[in-house]
Amino acid sequence: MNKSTLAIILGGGQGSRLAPLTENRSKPAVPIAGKYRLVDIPISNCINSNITRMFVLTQFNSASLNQHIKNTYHFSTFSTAFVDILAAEQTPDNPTWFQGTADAVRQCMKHFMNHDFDYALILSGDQLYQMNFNDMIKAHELSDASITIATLPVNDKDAPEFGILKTDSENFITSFIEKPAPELLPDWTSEVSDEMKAEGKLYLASMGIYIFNRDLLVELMSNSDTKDFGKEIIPQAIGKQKILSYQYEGYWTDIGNIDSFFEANLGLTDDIPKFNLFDNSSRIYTRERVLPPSKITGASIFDKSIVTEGCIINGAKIEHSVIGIRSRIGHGSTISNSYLMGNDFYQNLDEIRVNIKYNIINVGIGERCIINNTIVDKNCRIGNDVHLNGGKHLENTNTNLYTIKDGIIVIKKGVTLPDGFTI
Ligand code: ADQ
Ligand code: ADP
Repeated sequence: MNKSTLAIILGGGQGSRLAPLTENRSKPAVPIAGKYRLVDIPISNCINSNITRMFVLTQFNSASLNQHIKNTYHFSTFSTAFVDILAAEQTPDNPTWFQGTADAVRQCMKHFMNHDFDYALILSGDQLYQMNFNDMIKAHELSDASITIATLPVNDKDAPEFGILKTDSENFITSFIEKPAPELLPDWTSEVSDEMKAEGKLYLASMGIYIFNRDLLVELMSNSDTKDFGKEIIPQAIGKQKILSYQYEGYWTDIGNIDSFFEANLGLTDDIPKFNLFDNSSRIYTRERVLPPSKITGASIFDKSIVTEGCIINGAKIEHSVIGIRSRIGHGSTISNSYLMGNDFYQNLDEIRVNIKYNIINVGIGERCIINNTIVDKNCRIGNDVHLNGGKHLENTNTNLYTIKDGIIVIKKGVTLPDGFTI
Protein backbone atom coordinates (compact mmCIF):
# COMPACT_ATOMS: atom_id res chain seq x y z
CA MET A 1 0.00 0.00 0.00
CA ASN A 2 2.67 2.51 1.01
CA LYS A 3 4.58 2.05 -2.23
CA SER A 4 1.89 4.10 -3.88
CA THR A 5 2.05 7.10 -1.53
CA LEU A 6 4.24 10.09 -2.20
CA ALA A 7 4.72 12.58 0.65
CA ILE A 8 4.89 16.30 -0.05
CA ILE A 9 6.05 18.34 2.93
CA LEU A 10 5.19 22.05 2.82
CA GLY A 11 8.36 23.42 4.31
CA GLY A 12 7.29 26.98 4.67
CA GLY A 13 6.50 30.25 3.05
CA GLN A 14 8.45 33.27 4.15
CA GLY A 15 8.50 32.03 7.74
CA SER A 16 7.87 35.53 9.04
CA ARG A 17 5.88 34.25 12.04
CA LEU A 18 9.01 32.41 13.23
CA ALA A 19 11.34 35.35 12.67
CA PRO A 20 14.09 35.96 13.73
CA LEU A 21 14.76 32.18 13.80
CA THR A 22 14.11 32.16 10.04
CA GLU A 23 16.23 35.24 9.26
CA ASN A 24 19.14 33.16 7.94
CA ARG A 25 17.68 29.71 7.49
CA SER A 26 14.62 28.19 5.92
CA LYS A 27 11.84 27.19 8.29
CA PRO A 28 12.36 23.40 8.02
CA ALA A 29 15.94 23.93 9.26
CA VAL A 30 14.91 25.65 12.53
CA PRO A 31 16.36 23.61 15.45
CA ILE A 32 13.83 22.05 17.83
CA ALA A 33 14.33 20.17 21.13
CA GLY A 34 18.04 21.03 21.16
CA LYS A 35 19.11 18.52 18.52
CA TYR A 36 16.43 18.05 15.84
CA ARG A 37 15.17 20.34 13.10
CA LEU A 38 11.51 21.06 12.32
CA VAL A 39 11.62 18.99 9.15
CA ASP A 40 12.63 15.89 11.15
CA ILE A 41 9.09 15.68 12.57
CA PRO A 42 7.10 15.11 9.34
CA ILE A 43 9.94 13.07 7.82
CA SER A 44 10.08 10.78 10.89
CA ASN A 45 6.28 10.37 10.86
CA CYS A 46 6.54 9.28 7.22
CA ILE A 47 9.41 6.87 7.88
CA ASN A 48 7.55 5.40 10.88
CA SER A 49 4.55 4.92 8.56
CA ASN A 50 6.77 3.25 5.96
CA ILE A 51 6.29 6.11 3.48
CA THR A 52 9.81 6.69 2.26
CA ARG A 53 9.51 8.90 -0.81
CA MET A 54 9.37 12.53 0.28
CA PHE A 55 9.69 15.97 -1.23
CA VAL A 56 10.27 18.99 0.99
CA LEU A 57 9.02 22.21 -0.62
CA THR A 58 10.68 25.34 0.64
CA GLN A 59 10.70 28.99 -0.29
CA PHE A 60 14.43 29.27 0.06
CA ASN A 61 17.06 26.64 0.25
CA SER A 62 19.45 27.31 3.08
CA ALA A 63 22.84 25.63 3.37
CA SER A 64 21.89 24.22 6.75
CA LEU A 65 18.73 22.57 5.37
CA ASN A 66 20.62 21.00 2.49
CA GLN A 67 23.39 19.79 4.74
CA HIS A 68 20.96 18.40 7.28
CA ILE A 69 18.92 16.42 4.74
CA LYS A 70 22.01 15.21 2.89
CA ASN A 71 23.77 14.12 6.09
CA THR A 72 20.73 12.59 7.79
CA TYR A 73 18.50 10.64 5.45
CA HIS A 74 20.52 7.87 3.87
CA PHE A 75 18.63 4.97 2.42
CA SER A 76 19.80 1.71 0.92
CA THR A 77 20.85 1.74 -2.73
CA PHE A 78 18.36 -1.10 -3.22
CA SER A 79 15.35 0.91 -2.05
CA THR A 80 13.35 3.61 -3.81
CA ALA A 81 13.44 5.85 -0.72
CA PHE A 82 14.51 9.49 -0.91
CA VAL A 83 14.07 12.92 0.67
CA ASP A 84 14.46 15.66 -1.95
CA ILE A 85 14.32 19.39 -1.36
CA LEU A 86 12.51 21.45 -3.97
CA ALA A 87 13.14 25.15 -3.52
CA ALA A 88 11.06 27.76 -5.33
CA GLU A 89 12.78 28.34 -8.64
CA GLN A 90 12.23 30.84 -11.37
CA THR A 91 11.64 29.23 -14.75
CA PRO A 92 10.15 30.68 -17.95
CA ASP A 93 6.76 29.11 -16.94
CA ASN A 94 6.97 30.16 -13.29
CA PRO A 95 8.46 33.61 -13.02
CA THR A 96 7.44 34.04 -9.36
CA TRP A 97 8.04 32.46 -5.99
CA PHE A 98 5.41 30.10 -4.57
CA GLN A 99 2.24 32.15 -4.14
CA GLY A 100 0.68 29.79 -1.57
CA THR A 101 0.56 26.14 -0.58
CA ALA A 102 -1.30 24.91 -3.68
CA ASP A 103 0.87 27.06 -5.92
CA ALA A 104 3.96 25.48 -4.35
CA VAL A 105 2.62 22.01 -5.17
CA ARG A 106 1.55 23.11 -8.65
CA GLN A 107 5.00 24.47 -9.48
CA CYS A 108 6.60 21.17 -8.44
CA MET A 109 4.14 18.82 -10.16
CA LYS A 110 6.63 17.99 -12.92
CA HIS A 111 8.97 16.52 -10.30
CA PHE A 112 6.20 14.48 -8.69
CA MET A 113 4.99 13.12 -12.02
CA ASN A 114 8.33 11.36 -12.51
CA HIS A 115 7.22 8.97 -9.77
CA ASP A 116 4.55 6.28 -9.58
CA PHE A 117 2.02 7.05 -6.88
CA ASP A 118 -1.67 6.57 -6.20
CA TYR A 119 -1.94 9.01 -3.32
CA ALA A 120 -0.23 12.28 -2.52
CA LEU A 121 0.09 12.86 1.22
CA ILE A 122 0.46 16.61 1.78
CA LEU A 123 1.90 17.64 5.14
CA SER A 124 2.76 20.85 6.94
CA GLY A 125 6.31 21.40 8.06
CA ASP A 126 5.51 23.27 11.26
CA GLN A 127 3.50 20.90 13.41
CA LEU A 128 4.52 18.72 16.33
CA TYR A 129 2.74 15.35 16.45
CA GLN A 130 3.29 11.62 16.09
CA MET A 131 0.87 10.02 13.66
CA ASN A 132 0.78 6.79 11.72
CA PHE A 133 -0.44 7.84 8.29
CA ASN A 134 -1.33 4.25 7.34
CA ASP A 135 -4.52 4.43 9.42
CA MET A 136 -5.50 7.58 7.53
CA ILE A 137 -4.70 5.98 4.16
CA LYS A 138 -6.73 2.91 5.13
CA ALA A 139 -9.74 5.12 6.02
CA HIS A 140 -9.30 6.97 2.71
CA GLU A 141 -9.36 3.69 0.76
CA LEU A 142 -12.25 2.12 2.66
CA SER A 143 -14.45 5.18 2.19
CA ASP A 144 -13.57 5.51 -1.49
CA ALA A 145 -12.87 9.22 -0.92
CA SER A 146 -10.91 11.29 -3.42
CA ILE A 147 -9.61 13.64 -0.71
CA THR A 148 -9.14 12.91 3.01
CA ILE A 149 -8.38 15.65 5.53
CA ALA A 150 -7.01 14.89 8.99
CA THR A 151 -9.14 16.79 11.50
CA LEU A 152 -9.19 17.41 15.20
CA PRO A 153 -11.68 18.87 17.64
CA VAL A 154 -10.96 22.43 18.85
CA ASN A 155 -12.77 24.89 21.12
CA ASP A 156 -14.43 28.09 19.94
CA LYS A 157 -11.49 30.25 21.07
CA ASP A 158 -9.04 28.38 18.80
CA ALA A 159 -11.46 27.78 15.91
CA PRO A 160 -10.71 31.08 14.06
CA GLU A 161 -7.09 29.91 13.54
CA PHE A 162 -8.17 26.89 11.50
CA GLY A 163 -10.16 25.65 8.57
CA ILE A 164 -13.46 24.62 10.23
CA LEU A 165 -15.68 21.95 8.76
CA LYS A 166 -18.98 20.13 9.10
CA THR A 167 -19.40 16.42 8.48
CA ASP A 168 -22.32 14.11 7.77
CA SER A 169 -23.01 10.89 9.67
CA GLU A 170 -20.45 9.01 7.52
CA ASN A 171 -17.70 11.57 8.21
CA PHE A 172 -17.82 13.10 4.76
CA ILE A 173 -17.25 16.85 4.77
CA THR A 174 -20.29 18.85 3.69
CA SER A 175 -19.09 22.39 4.49
CA PHE A 176 -15.73 24.08 5.02
CA ILE A 177 -14.73 27.61 5.95
CA GLU A 178 -11.10 28.74 6.21
CA LYS A 179 -10.22 30.62 9.41
CA PRO A 180 -13.63 32.18 10.15
CA ALA A 181 -13.55 35.44 12.11
CA PRO A 182 -14.89 34.88 15.67
CA GLU A 183 -18.13 36.71 14.88
CA LEU A 184 -18.58 34.60 11.71
CA LEU A 185 -17.97 31.26 13.41
CA PRO A 186 -20.74 29.04 12.02
CA ASP A 187 -23.01 27.07 14.29
CA TRP A 188 -21.44 23.79 13.20
CA THR A 189 -20.80 20.98 15.55
CA SER A 190 -19.64 17.56 14.45
CA GLU A 191 -19.45 14.16 16.06
CA VAL A 192 -16.62 14.26 18.60
CA SER A 193 -15.90 11.97 21.52
CA ASP A 194 -17.37 12.62 24.97
CA GLU A 195 -13.86 13.37 26.23
CA MET A 196 -13.45 16.14 23.65
CA LYS A 197 -16.95 17.45 24.37
CA ALA A 198 -16.08 17.65 28.06
CA GLU A 199 -13.12 19.86 27.09
CA GLY A 200 -15.44 22.15 25.13
CA LYS A 201 -13.93 21.03 21.80
CA LEU A 202 -17.02 20.91 19.62
CA TYR A 203 -15.65 22.25 16.33
CA LEU A 204 -13.79 20.06 13.86
CA ALA A 205 -10.70 21.73 12.45
CA SER A 206 -8.51 20.81 9.50
CA MET A 207 -4.96 19.86 10.54
CA GLY A 208 -3.67 20.87 7.11
CA ILE A 209 -2.82 17.21 6.39
CA TYR A 210 -4.36 15.96 3.16
CA ILE A 211 -4.49 12.83 1.02
CA PHE A 212 -5.36 13.41 -2.64
CA ASN A 213 -5.91 10.75 -5.28
CA ARG A 214 -3.30 11.27 -7.92
CA ASP A 215 -5.68 11.95 -10.83
CA LEU A 216 -7.62 14.50 -8.86
CA LEU A 217 -4.46 16.30 -7.77
CA VAL A 218 -3.29 16.48 -11.38
CA GLU A 219 -6.65 17.90 -12.43
CA LEU A 220 -6.81 20.46 -9.62
CA MET A 221 -3.23 21.59 -10.15
CA SER A 222 -3.86 22.31 -13.81
CA ASN A 223 -5.83 25.39 -12.72
CA SER A 224 -3.26 28.05 -11.91
CA ASP A 225 -5.87 30.42 -10.43
CA THR A 226 -6.06 28.50 -7.16
CA LYS A 227 -3.09 29.34 -4.95
CA ASP A 228 -3.96 27.84 -1.58
CA PHE A 229 -5.39 24.58 -0.23
CA GLY A 230 -7.22 26.09 2.75
CA LYS A 231 -8.52 29.19 0.99
CA GLU A 232 -9.43 27.76 -2.42
CA ILE A 233 -8.80 24.10 -3.27
CA ILE A 234 -10.69 22.55 -0.33
CA PRO A 235 -13.67 24.97 -0.18
CA GLN A 236 -14.13 24.69 -3.95
CA ALA A 237 -14.04 20.87 -3.85
CA ILE A 238 -16.90 20.66 -1.31
CA GLY A 239 -20.00 19.18 -2.95
CA LYS A 240 -17.97 18.10 -6.01
CA GLN A 241 -15.65 15.50 -4.47
CA LYS A 242 -16.00 12.85 -1.78
CA ILE A 243 -13.95 14.41 1.04
CA LEU A 244 -13.48 12.35 4.17
CA SER A 245 -12.74 13.75 7.63
CA TYR A 246 -10.23 11.52 9.41
CA GLN A 247 -10.51 12.46 13.03
CA TYR A 248 -7.40 12.43 15.18
CA GLU A 249 -7.42 12.92 18.92
CA GLY A 250 -3.75 12.51 19.85
CA TYR A 251 -1.32 15.32 20.69
CA TRP A 252 -0.88 17.80 17.86
CA THR A 253 0.27 21.37 18.01
CA ASP A 254 1.20 24.10 15.60
CA ILE A 255 4.79 25.34 16.01
CA GLY A 256 4.57 28.07 13.41
CA ASN A 257 5.04 31.10 15.68
CA ILE A 258 7.50 32.02 18.43
CA ASP A 259 5.01 31.58 21.25
CA SER A 260 3.83 28.09 20.23
CA PHE A 261 7.38 27.06 19.24
CA PHE A 262 8.67 28.10 22.69
CA GLU A 263 5.82 26.36 24.54
CA ALA A 264 6.26 23.17 22.50
CA ASN A 265 9.99 23.05 23.28
CA LEU A 266 9.54 23.64 27.01
CA GLY A 267 6.62 21.15 27.00
CA LEU A 268 9.17 18.44 26.16
CA THR A 269 10.52 18.79 29.70
CA ASP A 270 7.20 17.74 31.35
CA ASP A 271 7.24 14.59 33.50
CA ILE A 272 5.25 12.81 30.82
CA PRO A 273 5.58 15.01 27.73
CA LYS A 274 2.64 14.98 25.36
CA PHE A 275 5.12 14.64 22.51
CA ASN A 276 7.06 11.55 23.43
CA LEU A 277 10.70 11.47 22.35
CA PHE A 278 11.26 8.42 24.52
CA ASP A 279 9.40 5.90 22.42
CA ASN A 280 10.70 2.75 20.77
CA SER A 281 8.16 2.54 18.00
CA SER A 282 7.83 6.12 16.78
CA ARG A 283 11.34 7.47 16.82
CA ILE A 284 12.28 10.95 15.71
CA TYR A 285 15.25 10.79 13.39
CA THR A 286 17.93 13.39 13.06
CA ARG A 287 21.55 13.72 12.13
CA GLU A 288 24.05 11.39 13.85
CA ARG A 289 26.69 13.83 14.98
CA VAL A 290 28.99 11.58 16.99
CA LEU A 291 29.16 14.09 19.82
CA PRO A 292 30.78 13.41 23.18
CA PRO A 293 28.56 13.01 26.26
CA SER A 294 27.68 16.15 28.18
CA LYS A 295 30.14 17.14 30.92
CA ILE A 296 28.63 18.70 34.02
CA THR A 297 30.66 20.01 36.97
CA GLY A 298 29.27 21.50 40.20
CA ALA A 299 26.02 22.37 38.45
CA SER A 300 22.49 21.73 39.59
CA ILE A 301 19.85 20.74 37.14
CA PHE A 302 16.88 21.45 39.35
CA ASP A 303 13.82 20.39 37.59
CA LYS A 304 12.19 19.56 34.26
CA SER A 305 15.07 20.00 31.85
CA ILE A 306 16.49 18.36 28.76
CA VAL A 307 20.27 18.41 28.31
CA THR A 308 21.44 17.19 24.90
CA GLU A 309 24.82 15.81 23.86
CA GLY A 310 28.19 17.49 23.83
CA CYS A 311 27.48 20.21 26.43
CA ILE A 312 29.97 21.62 28.94
CA ILE A 313 28.15 22.95 31.98
CA ASN A 314 30.12 24.42 34.88
CA GLY A 315 28.59 25.44 38.19
CA ALA A 316 25.30 26.62 36.66
CA LYS A 317 21.70 26.22 37.79
CA ILE A 318 19.24 24.94 35.23
CA GLU A 319 15.50 24.74 35.64
CA HIS A 320 12.66 24.05 33.17
CA SER A 321 14.90 24.50 30.14
CA VAL A 322 16.10 22.79 27.00
CA ILE A 323 19.87 22.85 26.53
CA GLY A 324 20.92 22.27 22.92
CA ILE A 325 23.96 20.49 21.48
CA ARG A 326 27.47 21.73 22.33
CA SER A 327 26.12 24.33 24.79
CA ARG A 328 28.74 25.82 27.08
CA ILE A 329 27.47 27.45 30.28
CA GLY A 330 29.76 29.29 32.71
CA HIS A 331 30.01 29.36 36.53
CA GLY A 332 27.23 30.89 38.57
CA SER A 333 24.80 31.29 35.67
CA THR A 334 21.11 30.51 36.06
CA ILE A 335 19.05 29.32 33.12
CA SER A 336 15.30 29.02 33.69
CA ASN A 337 12.28 28.64 31.37
CA SER A 338 14.59 28.96 28.38
CA TYR A 339 15.66 27.18 25.23
CA LEU A 340 19.37 27.37 24.37
CA MET A 341 19.78 26.02 20.84
CA GLY A 342 23.47 25.29 21.36
CA ASN A 343 26.36 25.64 18.96
CA ASP A 344 27.50 24.32 15.59
CA PHE A 345 31.12 23.98 16.66
CA TYR A 346 33.54 23.95 19.59
CA GLN A 347 36.25 26.51 20.07
CA ASN A 348 39.60 24.86 20.71
CA LEU A 349 41.70 25.67 23.76
CA ASP A 350 44.08 27.92 21.78
CA GLU A 351 41.17 30.00 20.46
CA ILE A 352 39.74 30.31 23.95
CA ARG A 353 43.14 31.45 25.31
CA VAL A 354 43.50 34.06 22.55
CA ASN A 355 39.94 35.28 23.20
CA ILE A 356 40.64 35.72 26.88
CA LYS A 357 43.88 37.59 26.14
CA TYR A 358 42.14 40.06 23.80
CA ASN A 359 38.87 40.30 25.73
CA ILE A 360 36.87 38.57 22.99
CA ILE A 361 33.76 36.87 24.32
CA ASN A 362 33.74 33.09 23.86
CA VAL A 363 30.94 31.15 22.22
CA GLY A 364 28.39 30.07 24.85
CA ILE A 365 26.96 31.55 28.03
CA GLY A 366 29.41 33.43 30.29
CA GLU A 367 29.61 33.52 34.09
CA ARG A 368 26.96 34.80 36.55
CA CYS A 369 24.34 35.27 33.81
CA ILE A 370 20.62 35.10 34.49
CA ILE A 371 18.57 33.89 31.55
CA ASN A 372 14.81 33.52 31.88
CA ASN A 373 11.97 33.19 29.32
CA THR A 374 14.47 33.39 26.48
CA ILE A 375 15.41 31.53 23.31
CA VAL A 376 19.12 31.79 22.51
CA ASP A 377 19.74 30.88 18.85
CA LYS A 378 22.92 29.02 17.84
CA ASN A 379 26.51 30.22 18.07
CA CYS A 380 25.87 33.24 20.34
CA ARG A 381 28.59 34.76 22.49
CA ILE A 382 26.99 35.82 25.76
CA GLY A 383 29.38 37.72 28.07
CA ASN A 384 29.54 37.65 31.88
CA ASP A 385 26.80 39.09 34.12
CA VAL A 386 24.30 39.26 31.26
CA HIS A 387 20.69 39.42 32.52
CA LEU A 388 17.92 38.46 30.12
CA ASN A 389 14.58 38.39 31.85
CA GLY A 390 11.76 37.79 29.43
CA GLY A 391 8.12 38.17 30.43
CA LYS A 392 4.87 39.89 29.65
CA HIS A 393 6.23 43.16 31.07
CA LEU A 394 8.33 43.56 27.89
CA GLU A 395 7.04 45.20 24.73
CA ASN A 396 7.48 43.64 21.29
CA THR A 397 10.84 44.86 19.96
CA ASN A 398 13.28 44.08 17.17
CA THR A 399 16.95 45.08 17.18
CA ASN A 400 20.12 43.76 15.51
CA LEU A 401 20.78 41.59 18.54
CA TYR A 402 17.40 40.36 19.67
CA THR A 403 13.66 40.28 19.14
CA ILE A 404 10.97 40.28 21.81
CA LYS A 405 7.65 38.67 20.86
CA ASP A 406 4.85 38.02 23.36
CA GLY A 407 7.30 38.48 26.24
CA ILE A 408 9.74 35.90 24.88
CA ILE A 409 13.25 37.21 24.21
CA VAL A 410 14.93 35.68 21.15
CA ILE A 411 18.67 36.28 20.90
CA LYS A 412 19.60 36.17 17.22
CA LYS A 413 21.96 33.58 15.75
CA GLY A 414 25.66 34.29 16.18
CA VAL A 415 25.37 37.63 18.00
CA THR A 416 27.62 38.83 20.83
CA LEU A 417 26.10 40.28 24.00
CA PRO A 418 28.74 42.23 25.96
CA ASP A 419 29.41 41.79 29.70
CA GLY A 420 26.63 43.26 31.81
CA PHE A 421 24.10 43.43 28.95
CA THR A 422 20.59 43.57 30.37
CA ILE A 423 17.06 43.27 29.01
P1 ADQ B 1 -2.03 27.51 7.87
O1 ADQ B 1 -1.08 26.64 8.62
O2 ADQ B 1 -2.25 28.89 8.39
O3 ADQ B 1 -3.47 26.78 7.70
P2 ADQ B 1 -0.49 28.03 5.56
O4 ADQ B 1 0.08 29.28 6.10
O5 ADQ B 1 -0.99 28.00 4.18
O6 ADQ B 1 -1.71 27.54 6.36
O7 ADQ B 1 0.62 26.89 5.79
C1 ADQ B 1 0.47 25.48 5.67
C2 ADQ B 1 1.86 24.88 5.64
O8 ADQ B 1 2.44 25.17 4.39
C3 ADQ B 1 2.84 25.42 6.67
O9 ADQ B 1 3.71 24.37 7.05
C4 ADQ B 1 3.60 26.49 5.92
O10 ADQ B 1 4.88 26.68 6.45
C5 ADQ B 1 3.66 25.88 4.55
N1 ADQ B 1 3.70 26.88 3.48
C6 ADQ B 1 2.99 28.03 3.40
N2 ADQ B 1 3.27 28.70 2.26
C7 ADQ B 1 4.17 27.94 1.60
C8 ADQ B 1 4.88 28.10 0.37
N3 ADQ B 1 4.67 29.14 -0.39
N4 ADQ B 1 5.78 27.15 0.03
C9 ADQ B 1 5.99 26.07 0.80
N5 ADQ B 1 5.35 25.86 1.97
C10 ADQ B 1 4.45 26.78 2.37
C11 ADQ B 1 -3.54 25.44 7.17
C12 ADQ B 1 -4.90 25.19 6.54
C13 ADQ B 1 -6.00 25.28 7.60
C14 ADQ B 1 -5.67 24.34 8.72
C15 ADQ B 1 -4.29 24.66 9.28
C16 ADQ B 1 -3.87 23.68 10.36
O11 ADQ B 1 -5.13 26.11 5.49
O12 ADQ B 1 -7.26 24.95 7.02
O13 ADQ B 1 -6.66 24.43 9.73
O14 ADQ B 1 -3.32 24.56 8.24
O15 ADQ B 1 -2.65 24.14 10.91
P1 ADP C 1 24.54 20.66 13.34
O1 ADP C 1 25.35 19.84 14.27
O2 ADP C 1 23.61 21.66 13.99
O3 ADP C 1 23.81 19.86 12.31
P2 ADP C 1 26.82 21.32 11.70
O4 ADP C 1 27.88 20.60 12.45
O5 ADP C 1 26.36 20.73 10.42
O6 ADP C 1 25.55 21.62 12.62
O7 ADP C 1 27.28 22.75 11.45
C1 ADP C 1 26.33 23.70 11.02
C2 ADP C 1 27.05 24.84 10.40
O8 ADP C 1 28.07 25.33 11.26
C3 ADP C 1 27.70 24.44 9.11
O9 ADP C 1 27.34 25.38 8.12
C4 ADP C 1 29.18 24.49 9.42
O10 ADP C 1 29.92 24.91 8.31
C5 ADP C 1 29.23 25.54 10.52
N1 ADP C 1 30.43 25.37 11.34
C6 ADP C 1 30.97 24.20 11.74
N2 ADP C 1 32.10 24.42 12.42
C7 ADP C 1 32.31 25.76 12.46
C8 ADP C 1 33.31 26.63 13.01
N3 ADP C 1 34.36 26.16 13.66
N4 ADP C 1 33.14 27.96 12.86
C9 ADP C 1 32.05 28.46 12.22
N5 ADP C 1 31.09 27.69 11.67
C10 ADP C 1 31.21 26.37 11.78
